[in-house]
Amino acid sequence: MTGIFIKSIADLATYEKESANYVCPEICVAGRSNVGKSSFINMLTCRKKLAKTSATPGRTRLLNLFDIDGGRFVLVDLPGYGYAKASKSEIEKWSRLTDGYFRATQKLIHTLALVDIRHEPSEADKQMINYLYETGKPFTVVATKADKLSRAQADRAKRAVASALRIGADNVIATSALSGAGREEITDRINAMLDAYYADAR
Ligand SMILES: Nc1nc2c(ncn2[C@@H]2O[C@H](COP(=O)(O)OP(=O)(O)OP(=O)(O)O)[C@@H](O)[C@H]2O)c(=O)[nH]1
Ligand SMILES: [Mg+2]
Repeated sequence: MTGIFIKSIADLATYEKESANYVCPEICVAGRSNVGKSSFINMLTCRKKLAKTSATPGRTRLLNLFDIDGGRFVLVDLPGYGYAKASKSEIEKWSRLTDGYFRATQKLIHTLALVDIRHEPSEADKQMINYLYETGKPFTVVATKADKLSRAQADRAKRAVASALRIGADNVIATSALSGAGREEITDRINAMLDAYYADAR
C-alpha cells in the first residue's frame, strides 16, 4: 500500500472540515501509547518515516490522516491512550479527541485495535474493545511486537489476548513492524473489507 501524509488534526472541527474533502472510507488505528501504532502504519505502507515513531510514549497526540493508494481509503492514526504515569488524565485526554472522532466520523468502516502481544490487555484496552463492541463498530485486534517472542510463545500470547478480550482468536492478528510478520494477513483483510465496501457502494 502506498501512503501519503494528509494532515495532523488537533480538534474535531478541523477533522470535520478536512473529512468533507474526501468521499472514501476510513480505517483507524487505535491503541495505547507506545503500542506501535505509527510503526504499524509505516509497516503497512512500506515507509520508514511516514508516521513518526518514538521510544517515548505519547508521541502522537493528534489525529493523523494518511491517504492510502491514492484515495482508496484514509488511514486515521489516533492518539495513544493511557500511558502509565498519567493514566486517568491521559485516558480522559485520549477520550476527548478519540470519542469525538468516533462520534463525528461517518466514514469509518473498520478499527484496527492494537495491543502489545507480550502483555495482558490493560483496563484501557478492554474499555476500548468494549466501546467498539457496544457501539457496533467492526474491529480487528492487532497484537504488535510479535518479534519479541518465539513463534510458540506468540501463538500462546495471541490466544491469551483473545481470551482476555473475550473475542475469537481468529480476530487477533500478530504482527511485527520489525520483521513485517502479519503484514499480508492485515492487507488481505483490509482489501477484503474495501472490496465489500466498494461493491456495496456501486
Ligand atoms: N521490536 C519491535 N518494536 C516495535 C514494534 N513496533 C513498534 N516498536 C517500537 O515501539 C516504540 C513505540 O512505537 P510507535 O510506533 O512510536 O508507537 P505509537 O503507538 O505510535 O506511540 P504513540 O504515538 O506514543 O502513541 C518504538 O520504540 C518502536 O520502535 C515491533 O513490531 N517490534
Ligand atoms: Mg504514534
